[in-house]
Amino acid sequence: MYEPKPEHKFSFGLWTVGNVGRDPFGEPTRAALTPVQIVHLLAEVGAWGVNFHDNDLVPIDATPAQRDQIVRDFKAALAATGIVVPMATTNLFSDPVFKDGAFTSNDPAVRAYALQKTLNAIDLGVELGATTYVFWGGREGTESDSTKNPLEALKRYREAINFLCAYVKDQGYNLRFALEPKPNEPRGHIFLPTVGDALAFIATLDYPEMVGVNPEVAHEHMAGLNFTHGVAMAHAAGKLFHIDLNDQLFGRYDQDFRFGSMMPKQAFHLVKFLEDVGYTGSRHFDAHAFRSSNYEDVKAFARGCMRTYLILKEKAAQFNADPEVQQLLAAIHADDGTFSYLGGGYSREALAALRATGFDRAALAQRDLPYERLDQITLEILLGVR
Ligand code: GCO
Ligand code: MN
Ligand code: MN
Repeated sequence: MYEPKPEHKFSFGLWTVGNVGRDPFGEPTRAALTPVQIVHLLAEVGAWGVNFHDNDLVPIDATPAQRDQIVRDFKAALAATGIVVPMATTNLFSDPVFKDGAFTSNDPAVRAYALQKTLNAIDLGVELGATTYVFWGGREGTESDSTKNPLEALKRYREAINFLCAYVKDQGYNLRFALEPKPNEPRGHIFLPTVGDALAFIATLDYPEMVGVNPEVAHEHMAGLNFTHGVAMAHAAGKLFHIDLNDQLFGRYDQDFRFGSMMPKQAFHLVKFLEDVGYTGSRHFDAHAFRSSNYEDVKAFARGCMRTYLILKEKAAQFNADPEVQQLLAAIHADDGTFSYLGGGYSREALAALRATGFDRAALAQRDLPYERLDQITLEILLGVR
């Protein structure tokens, strides 16, 4: 009943189920899998897509011949399993060269290298079928604001994205960019910290129509923000090009837990939003299993992400169909049409009508808002007793 199907567009990164359990305090707890092994693992659990950073697939120091062999093997694994590549991205954070950022580094040679590395990674992604290209600027930031002028850094960031958009157009690639905001980690302060910042930045680009956002649950939760509200902002702006699903409590370090595992009520509202508006992009799980897991448990983790999404999708449909919910929502949104003229925007007539209206503040303040009842029903649907 909660079986993942291709139409659900569930994808995972090579780096997610391939995570070996390294953390700042400890060494890996799992042996590394090859990209081909990861594709087979994803097929086994029923995923639809696999995403990758350039160096998840091709090591940074691979020769051109090694690259070609890796790509051939990977394509064969995709063909054998039916797994597709919806998204690709660049690793602009692991190598020491990016210790002070990539596109926003203070060193022009590092900025140029980052641009060249991204051009090559875009070619690789497109060769494998990607139509979305993600930019997560994990090292684009500061620890001390004595070190970088934020205006200058954002100008460099803008110039890099503009250059890459122009490259994609020049090549005739069918590729859109999605900026992924994050407030901190690994940098003390990362540029473009929230969905709202990214949306504002996009409006300043040369080709804003090519660039959207890739919001991630954990990143907004780290900042204590309401993720669904950020996603709604992006959707309303026509910019929800991709989404990174995972979970974590507010105020923690970047934990990347299994989707829905920490704040299921928030996850419910997110899934309900995506399904209600008919979001058609990838449902990408940017999460990883506990460090204590072996690969059997990693499969349980991956299956759990998809299963929870589908359970919450069913709960959202149950919520929408619940007669008492419908009745409460109808009462809450009751509208006798008196003020529908305001929906037409400003006009002299609307202004005159509005000015001529007397309002009974005390009566308006008495309006019934049975929100406790509605929220309790939501909870009971989620808890499975309704
Ligand atoms: C993180 C980010 C990354 C990006 C990835 C793809 O917190 O490390 O979420 O996992 O999503 O680099 O751009
Ligand atoms: Mn993340
Ligand atoms: Mn992410």
